[in-house]
Amino acid sequence: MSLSLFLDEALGAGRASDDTVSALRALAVAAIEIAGLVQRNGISADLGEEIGGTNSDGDSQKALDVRAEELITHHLSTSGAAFLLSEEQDDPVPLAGDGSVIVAVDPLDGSSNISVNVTIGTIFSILPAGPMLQPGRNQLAAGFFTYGPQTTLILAFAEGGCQCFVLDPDQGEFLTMGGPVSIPEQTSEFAINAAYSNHWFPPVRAWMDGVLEGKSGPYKQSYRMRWVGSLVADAWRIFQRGGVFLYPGDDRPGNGQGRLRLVYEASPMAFLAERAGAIATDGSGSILDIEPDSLHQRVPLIFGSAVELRRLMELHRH
Ligand code: AHM
Ligand code: MG
Repeated sequence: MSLSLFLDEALGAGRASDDTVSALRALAVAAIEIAGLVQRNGISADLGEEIGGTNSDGDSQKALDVRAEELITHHLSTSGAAFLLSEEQDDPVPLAGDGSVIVAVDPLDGSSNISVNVTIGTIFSILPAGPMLQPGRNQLAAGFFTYGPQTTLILAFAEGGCQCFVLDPDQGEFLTMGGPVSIPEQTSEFAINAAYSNHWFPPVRAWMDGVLEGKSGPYKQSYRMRWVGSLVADAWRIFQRGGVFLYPGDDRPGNGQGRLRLVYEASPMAFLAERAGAIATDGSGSILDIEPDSLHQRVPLIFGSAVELRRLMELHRH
């Protein structure tokens, strides 16, 4: 089934409003264009270059980061969405002004991977119009696109499961990939940047000690590690075959709350994870219950297979 038909059905069934569906259609058009730009990186003039600027988090921006955001803004501006919140902007960007939704995006997640031909993506969160700072629990829909060997989409509404799509390049349309996906309770795969292990706090360190002991350890099994360094790529794998993702806080200066942003990254991932039967936490509670106090705040993000998440949460309680 095409994304277009899927959205018509969601609208007809009352699972999504007109403005939510219209924002999703705009995001899908933008994503197809971004995928085209990503494929032309290094061919078309200077797409992958550092442009010398930094975003509000101090990350260096690449031309593609900026072009991706421009495309998203352009297509959303006629969708009826009221505001765009972007990882690349200090402040909310007013759009049509009177729509009933706010769209938050990380326009190009994993952008340090642009120049090395590794999967990157666009993360989005749709919130009801109102305060700019709202807990993730309020999301009407959320998902992300990946630009890799295939261009894909995972999407969920507040009701129902997570649906995956793949872009058919011949038709220029996203098509459903089977039925709703769920993240299995058990896994033997985890994703963390282990280079920071001497900086981790005790709960993550204790869990990892147990994991690395393998079959003779407390969890009585062997594990595999994967770390792409693009949240979207690691998350896509976890939504396809299970696993655990961790970007915890650590004791490096400025990293007490990890590196990922609550509004643009953690909150949409947590929304998808819970719709897929998994858990997403900052260590103490659900990511979706955190009331943000700033648009760019960071949060430790741990999500995925419930058995490992329960172990991690138990360790955080002591
Ligand atoms: P970005 O939004 O600037 O691309 O940064 C977020 C990325 C995530 O995609 C990824 O999980 C993480 O940063 C990797 O960080 P590190 O290089 O510390 O492993
Ligand atoms: Mg990001």
